[in-house]
Amino acid sequence: MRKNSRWQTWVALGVGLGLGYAVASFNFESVRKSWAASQSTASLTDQPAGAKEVSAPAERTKQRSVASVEKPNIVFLMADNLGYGEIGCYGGGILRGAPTPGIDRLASEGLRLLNFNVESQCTPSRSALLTGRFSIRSGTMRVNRGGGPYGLTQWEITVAELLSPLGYATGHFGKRHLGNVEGRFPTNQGFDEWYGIPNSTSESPWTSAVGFDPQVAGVPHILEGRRGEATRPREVYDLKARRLIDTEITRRTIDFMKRNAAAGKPFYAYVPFTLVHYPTLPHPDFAGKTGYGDFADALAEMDHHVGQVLDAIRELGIEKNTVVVFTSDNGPEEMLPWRGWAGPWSGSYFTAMEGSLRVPFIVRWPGKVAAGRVSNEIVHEVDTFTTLARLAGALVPKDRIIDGVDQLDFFLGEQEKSNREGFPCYVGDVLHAVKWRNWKLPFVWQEYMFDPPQRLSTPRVHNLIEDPKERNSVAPMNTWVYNPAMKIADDFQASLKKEPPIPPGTPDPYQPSPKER
Ligand SMILES: [Ca+2]
Repeated sequence: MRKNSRWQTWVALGVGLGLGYAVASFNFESVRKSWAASQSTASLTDQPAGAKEVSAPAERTKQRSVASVEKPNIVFLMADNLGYGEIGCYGGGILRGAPTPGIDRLASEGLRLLNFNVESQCTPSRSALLTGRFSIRSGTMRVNRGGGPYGLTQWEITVAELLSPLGYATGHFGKRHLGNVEGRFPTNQGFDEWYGIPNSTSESPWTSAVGFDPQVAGVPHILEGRRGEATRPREVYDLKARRLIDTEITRRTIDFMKRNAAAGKPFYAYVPFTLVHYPTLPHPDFAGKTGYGDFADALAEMDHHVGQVLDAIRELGIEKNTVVVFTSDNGPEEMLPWRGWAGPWSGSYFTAMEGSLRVPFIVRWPGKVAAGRVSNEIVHEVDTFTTLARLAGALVPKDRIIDGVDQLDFFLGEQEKSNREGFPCYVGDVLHAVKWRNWKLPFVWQEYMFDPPQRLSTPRVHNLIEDPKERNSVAPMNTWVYNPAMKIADDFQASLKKEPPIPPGTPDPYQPSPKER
């Protein structure tokens, strides 16, 4: 990238001369990304692995220009470790000890997907969601377990960085888990403001753990930041704060919506709740409410918060111009005594089982997305990047491989089928399986997080319609399925050779070598 040396100079000036120059270098970074996204001449027009043939370019351009006029608000609600089976409209609710009328109402007013897929852990899932790229490309393919810096490099382009230059207000309220140092926070990557935790809720028991030594591990804090300012610590993230944080996330989300609705500014609220990740401890107002313990109480609390956000959208009179998404980052909580439920699917997070990959996904856009529609078409979370870009009128970066495909026409009901037939399923940096139509081909067999992964001599073949629990391989009579599934694996691995992945722990500034582009 020819502006690289100039950018590095700006960063050096910023570091050397203090905050004013740091702000200048940050602004320059935004400009540089816009430039990179729009000006690159690299030829990367290949179909993403697993995508269907796209429609003609002229037609797509016309549709984008129509969508771009509206600039709808986007409220992206995402639970943490909420399994496929937990909420009422997916077969849970009272079966799990708590009705979920708020989320069920959202589903009745929008599109509910039965085959929405994510990456298998917190960090990779959030990386894929915000960049439209499978996390193996970005060095974010596993949860950090101590050690050096981790997370998204500033070179990556997030949804917030696509929408912000279009005039969107951008807010991040909740869990980050894509880096815990300045330069890796939401406000370093396109968000105007943020509040939440940098890492995982698994840190909330630290300060009450016997023998905890803050000298070696640091005291976890809730953080807060604004664009152009350093992120600063707020209260300690302990077990008490863990019970309270989603109430504050909700309050701040509603405040953000109110401020921007009053200003007539379109907004993108990314709301990664901390519930129902372990320790699954509800707010004191919900403790004991259901009579079925912490998990059911926390489920009731989460549903209440979703209902509060929906009520606020209605009261602000912006329902028709606000796209609301509700989903989860990965499969159900596995840790006892807060174990979640994947509904009809088997396996836990940190695997390529259906229970890990399939999560709830609801999208509501009154008058645009048909109310009450249900589909078993395959969509992957990387597609939300590309789809949100199009509905806001943003152009997807062309200087890097984007794995997401545009699903807007499918969401709008202009086509019955999604634009994706399959995708590769990585766990960490290992390709565990490929999904294609209603088939799954595991190369590595692992049902639960703490099971040892077993590399298979021959891929299994599962028919997910006939055998949703993936109990038996039907490979011998279905070897034809190897052809399309292996094409997805081969195409994806070829794309990793074409654009070598960013190694985990890569510091900023990262620039791909010119030979790689
Ligand atoms: Ca998670």
